Amino acid sequence: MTTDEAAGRAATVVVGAAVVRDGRLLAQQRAFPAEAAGLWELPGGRVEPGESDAEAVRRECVEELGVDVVVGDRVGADVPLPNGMVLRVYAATLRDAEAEPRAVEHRALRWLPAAELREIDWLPADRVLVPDLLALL
Ligand code: 9L3
Ligand code: MG
Repeated sequence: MTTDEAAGRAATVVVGAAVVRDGRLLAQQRAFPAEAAGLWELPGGRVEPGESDAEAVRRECVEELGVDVVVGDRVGADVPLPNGMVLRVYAATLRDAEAEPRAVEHRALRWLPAAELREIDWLPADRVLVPDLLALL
């Protein structure tokens, strides 16, 4: 048990966005840290103090992709991350369907059709959610 669990504190939540457009899921390739560079993940990051999960999803999509999203339902269950954090994913759509996300701080972006979801090298936590992500497409 971690210190936080022992003290009854909630785990730090890292939100992820499952952005779907035209039957494809948006994935981004990490550029850092070294052990994660080259691996693929859903966009997202830590929920900041005072922020709701949905607000964090929107902020992270602006910061990482340069687009505004509409946040929908939860996808799958919380996935434990190293360091006592959990990954919590929400479905999302682009607020402006014509807007094109760009890799602001990542190496690359891809819109994945269902057939490619199982093929790419996901971060371990994101890979756990592949069956739930496939159900969105
Ligand atoms: N993480 C895992 N899968 C994801 C995201 C968005 C984040 N889809 C992990 C990687 C880091 C931590 O959560 O260990 C914090 O994420 P970030 O702030 O580096 O994006
Ligand atoms: Mg991030």
